[in-house]
Amino acid sequence: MSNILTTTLTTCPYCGVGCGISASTPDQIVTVQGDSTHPANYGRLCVKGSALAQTLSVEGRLLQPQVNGNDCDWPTAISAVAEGLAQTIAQHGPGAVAMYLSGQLLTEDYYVANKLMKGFIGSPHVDTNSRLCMASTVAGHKRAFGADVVPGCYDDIEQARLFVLVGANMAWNHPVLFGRIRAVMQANPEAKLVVIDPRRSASCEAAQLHLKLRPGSDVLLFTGLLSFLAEQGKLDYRFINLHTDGFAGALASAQLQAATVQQVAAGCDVPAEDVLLFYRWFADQPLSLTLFSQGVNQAVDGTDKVNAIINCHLATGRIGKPGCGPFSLTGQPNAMGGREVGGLANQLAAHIDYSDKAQQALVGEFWKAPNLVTQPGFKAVELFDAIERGEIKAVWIMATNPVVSMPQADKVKAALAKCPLVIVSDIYQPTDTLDLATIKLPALGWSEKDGTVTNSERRISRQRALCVPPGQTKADWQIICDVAKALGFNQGFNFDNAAQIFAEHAALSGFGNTGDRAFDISGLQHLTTEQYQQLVPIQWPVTSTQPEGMARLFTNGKFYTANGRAQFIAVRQSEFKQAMPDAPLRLNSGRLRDQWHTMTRTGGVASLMQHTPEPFVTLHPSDAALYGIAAGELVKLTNSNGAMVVRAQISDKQRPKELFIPMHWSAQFASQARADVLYAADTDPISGQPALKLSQVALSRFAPKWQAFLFTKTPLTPCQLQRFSQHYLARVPLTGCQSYRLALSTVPDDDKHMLQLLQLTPTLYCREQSNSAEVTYRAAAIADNQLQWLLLAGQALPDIDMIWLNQQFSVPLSSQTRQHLLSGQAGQGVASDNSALICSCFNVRSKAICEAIQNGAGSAAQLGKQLQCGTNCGSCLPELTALLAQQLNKTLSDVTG
Ligand SMILES: Nc1nc2c(c(=O)[nH]1)N[C@H]1C(S)=C(S)[C@@H](COP(=O)(O)OP(=O)(O)OC[C@H]3O[C@@H](n4cnc5c(=O)[nH]c(N)nc54)[C@H](O)[C@@H]3O)O[C@H]1N2
Ligand SMILES: Nc1nc2c(c(=O)[nH]1)N[C@H]1C(S)=C(S)[C@@H](COP(=O)(O)OP(=O)(O)OC[C@H]3O[C@@H](n4cnc5c(=O)[nH]c(N)nc54)[C@H](O)[C@@H]3O)O[C@H]1N2
Ligand code: SF4
Ligand SMILES: [Mo]
Repeated sequence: MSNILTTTLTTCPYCGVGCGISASTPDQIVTVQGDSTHPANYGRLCVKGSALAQTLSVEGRLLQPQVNGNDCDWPTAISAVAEGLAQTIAQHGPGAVAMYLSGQLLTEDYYVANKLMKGFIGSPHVDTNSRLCMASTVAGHKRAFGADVVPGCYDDIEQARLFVLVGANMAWNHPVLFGRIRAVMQANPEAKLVVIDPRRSASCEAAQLHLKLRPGSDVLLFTGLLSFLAEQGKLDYRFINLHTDGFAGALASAQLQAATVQQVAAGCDVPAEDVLLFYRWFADQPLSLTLFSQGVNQAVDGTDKVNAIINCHLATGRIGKPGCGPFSLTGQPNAMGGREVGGLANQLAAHIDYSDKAQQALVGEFWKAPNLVTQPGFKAVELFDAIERGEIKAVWIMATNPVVSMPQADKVKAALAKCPLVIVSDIYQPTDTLDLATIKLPALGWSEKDGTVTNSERRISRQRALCVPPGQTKADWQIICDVAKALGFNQGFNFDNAAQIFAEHAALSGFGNTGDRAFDISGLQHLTTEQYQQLVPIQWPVTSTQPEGMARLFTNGKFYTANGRAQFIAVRQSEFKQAMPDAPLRLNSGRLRDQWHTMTRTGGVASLMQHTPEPFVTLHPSDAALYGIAAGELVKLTNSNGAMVVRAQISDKQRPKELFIPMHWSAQFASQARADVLYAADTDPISGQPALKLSQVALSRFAPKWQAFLFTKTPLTPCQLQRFSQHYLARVPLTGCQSYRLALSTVPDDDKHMLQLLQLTPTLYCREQSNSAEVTYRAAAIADNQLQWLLLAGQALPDIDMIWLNQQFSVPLSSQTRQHLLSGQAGQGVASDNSALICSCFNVRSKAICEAIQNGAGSAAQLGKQLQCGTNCGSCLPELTALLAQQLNKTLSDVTG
């Protein structure tokens, strides 16, 4: 890959914090640093952002278009897409084609995709993975404010003194913002952090109070807060009377179920004194910020949860003022941009939906659209159901991996397998979704693509190209425009660059906008290409009267509803689902510190994979005892939707009868660990967002008959992997080789069974039988004095020195190494530290940290001084705090960061 030699300011492609990055490309190697001028991060990056340069290898990239499994050139691929779509439309009408988009597309990509479908092809069936992510917040915002608007900004963090995290593990998922919260807490001893989450997440390590509530009981908790505030005389009646409607109904509804702290405590299953403490802190601290994410959105009552939170802020007038407000943390880098262009199936474009015919006509006029749609389309779950029914016959999936991330993932996989035309634009291959594509389109990735993204605080930032694109890769917007033109839509898609698309998008936001549409960036519609190149991060709205953008909205108490008043919503806690006898455990799911979603980008980075190398389930010690499960054993989770095999972690971070699994693993990394095969497609009736935090499962021991570590220079082939589909396999990329943990569910005929399954022929082999008749065998292949692969198998996983073994793949083998190779250890008492990796930036492991603590390091700062851990991105600070507490036998709140 060649590149352009400069320092370039760009934006991180991962989470919705939207950190600025300063990238330089000396000697054709990209290095990244936090952009000290960017208002989201002021120079800081988390572990994922810091490791970005390591994701830029060409290895694993999709570099060439493919049609029906054959490589082809772009003209062939574009006409195959256009002909496929045109034929489907001719035979079955435009409603038979759909797009499934992503919050990881740039605004410019999103804009042309949405325009092509909703204005030109004439199909309303455009939805996005934001349906799985932000849809409940969008619906909640619209109900309360009349528009999908995040009222506040990141600067509110520095001004706030009470932080309430609801269903958000910011320490891992919005780490740089969490760092800003930690800094406020350190500088202001009176500042407080409350975490509301059914499990003790990493964010709790910094909290004064953790409400470990019953999953799904948030509405009760926040209606209880509203009742409490009313009872204690803590309401802002002036604000309520001047600027809102519906207060009496909302309060009456709250008091019906949650009149007393005791009622709330019983329903939420948390101690009454903790509920009271939270309520008192909230009542007494006007500078309170409530930050929420997927524990709120991904629920059958996600929209009600959002409004229950907003109600409390409206009732106290804590909105549109510095240091307070409800704050939706967006997930993906451009979750916001997708909402701005109207990428959801119930939106048309530019914050215009299907309820106002006059506004819709404006879009038709602006686009000169031949086939403007007039009705909402299928939301994500409905969309894949329609594919399954055969109603949608052609789907174009861009920048998302629904075979892994959609509920009922096995059903989604089957639906795509039988869909006549599946077009997938991605940057990597293989992926679980790309494997089912009829047409594969190679897109530009971060560092190559160019455009804008909008972060959680409505701030539009530029992603800029740093590298020359590899292979045949093309910008997503370019691919879409080429297809549009091949379909005969010559007008409307003649863009030469992203700047022109952005200008059109900005112009549409202001077209006929008399101040009734919140999203207005018409102040940017006349940017020249040069000005677009230089665009500095700016918060919308940006208009001719507000050319510098706006940090906070609703400062004048005026909202976007018809009468300008915010709406209270009368919400009630829905009934808690009873556990099912054949699936008695509740299943929660979420994210890990060092992985991004379906791992296509982060899973290949050895240092990121070390933090949590294998898929797992966390269960409470009482359940472990009940089911007879020891830590590290393999277990099977099942329900009527699917099955998963993962390793057990035992921890009182969980509530009894509740499990937690990571959402990340795909078939590319493990045989049976796609979380979403276990989720039913239960959705919030208002937002259509699936309840990806609550499923029910049965648990049983997997009881493997034979287990092994396999290290290979070349990855296993799809055919080899297929042979493990009913067994356990987890791949962990290391720097010198691929490692696999394997386990057989059936008793093998003989001990060479594993080798036969893998079709491997060893050059070294040894078999041992212990006194207790336990068998182990070890096999390896060496060619030209280079280790090719090594298999260490036994009835239990053998003890090995992973770090040493990995190194042996990168050096010629000495005779001494050969002697020790099959033992899996360096020998002569030399052993590397293979304990858990805590600090990915400086490769510091838990053993070294514990030793330093035992030798007197009493704080994270001292650990940082001695070992460097926690001194770069700070993502591991919660874990350092936890280790300090554990080693020093203190409670977390006694340990300073
Ligand atoms: N490291 C990393 N960071 C990421 C991502 C990633 O993949 N990896 N993805 C990004 C994206 S797209 C998103 S959407 C965000 C998501 O960010 P978060 O929402 O913070 O992520 P999750 O871990 O999915 O879920 C948050 C918490 O919700 C809790 N929860 C479950 N059920 C309930 C409930 O009923 N009530 C409450 N109050 N809490 C509940 C879970 O226990 C979990 O700790 O992260 C973004 N940042
Ligand atoms: N059980 C459970 N399921 C969940 C969640 C959960 O908490 N629990 N969270 C949900 C949420 S909030 C989200 S956001 C989704 C995320 O789920 P997905 O969107 O499915 O996950 P990603 O791995 O981010 O998929 C992005 C894909 O786009 C590709 N890609 C990256 N950059 C580009 C680009 O520039 N162009 C193109 N064309 N492709 C690109 C990547 O290689 C990858 O294949 O998962 C949802 N599913
Ligand atoms: S917090 Fe981390 S992942 Fe999120 S934008 Fe910043 S550097 Fe990227
Ligand atoms: Mo998300």
